[in-house]
Amino acid sequence: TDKDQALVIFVLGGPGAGKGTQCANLVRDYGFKHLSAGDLLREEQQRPGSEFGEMIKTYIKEGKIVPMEVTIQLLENAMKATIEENGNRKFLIDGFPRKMDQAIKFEEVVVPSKFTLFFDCPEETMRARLLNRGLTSGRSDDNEESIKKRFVTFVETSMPVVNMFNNEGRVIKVDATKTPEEVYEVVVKEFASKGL
Ligand code: UP5
Ligand code: MG
Repeated sequence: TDKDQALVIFVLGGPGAGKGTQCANLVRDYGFKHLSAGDLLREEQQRPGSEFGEMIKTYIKEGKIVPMEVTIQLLENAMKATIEENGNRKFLIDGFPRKMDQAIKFEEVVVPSKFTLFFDCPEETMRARLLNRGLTSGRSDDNEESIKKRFVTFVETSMPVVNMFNNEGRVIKVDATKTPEEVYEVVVKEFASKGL
C-alpha cells in the first residue's frame, strides 16, 4: 500500500520537552507533515459524535496512555489523508509511540520508523515550561496535578520505548535544555548526518 513507502520519524521526549516546537521548524525547512498524536486525540475528543470523546478526555487529564487501537487508527487516517491530498509521504510522528505495545504494533502494521528523534530534558525544566504554557494554553493537563502524573507515565511507560529503540541504535538524542534555536541547530546537524 501507499503508506509502506512513507518516511516516518518518531519524535519523543517528556511532556514539555519541546517536541511540537521543534517539529514546526522541521516542517518549515524539510517539508514534513507533522502529526502530533496528542493533537489528533484532542481533536477526536472534540469531534461531535465521537464514541471515544469521554474516554480520551479522562486519559489526557490523568496523563495516561489512550488504548493504542484509537491512536494508531487516528494516525493511519491522517497519514492516508495527507498522501491522498498532496502526495507528501514524509511524516514526523510527535508524541508517539509512548508505550511498548504501540511501538511494536505501529512498526508492524503501518511502517517501520527511520529513526527516533529524542529530546532529553530534566523534569524541572519541563515542569516550568508546562506551567508557563498553562497560563494560556487551555490544555486540561497543563496543571500541577496532571503534570506530575504525565511525568510518572513518561518514566514508567514511555522511556522503555526510547530505551528499546536506543538499544537498536535507532535514536538521535538531543539536549533540549537550551534555547529553541540552539536545540534546532543540533537537530539540523543530526538530520544531515542521517542524509536528510
Ligand atoms: N518551549 C519549547 N521549547 C523550549 C525551549 N527550548 N526553551 C524554552 N521553552 C521552550 O513546548 C512546551 C512549552 O515549552 C511551550 O510553551 C514552548 O513554547 C516552550 P512544546 O513544544 O509544546 O513541547 P511538547 O514536548 O510538544 O509538549 P507537550 O505538552 O505537547 O507534550 P506531551 O507529550 O505531554 O503532550 P502530547 O500532546 O503529546 O500528549 C498529551 C496526552 O495525550 C498524553 O499525556 C496522553 O494522555 C495522550 N496521548 C496518548 O494517550 N497516546 C499518545 O500516543 C499520545 C498522547
Ligand atoms: Mg506537543
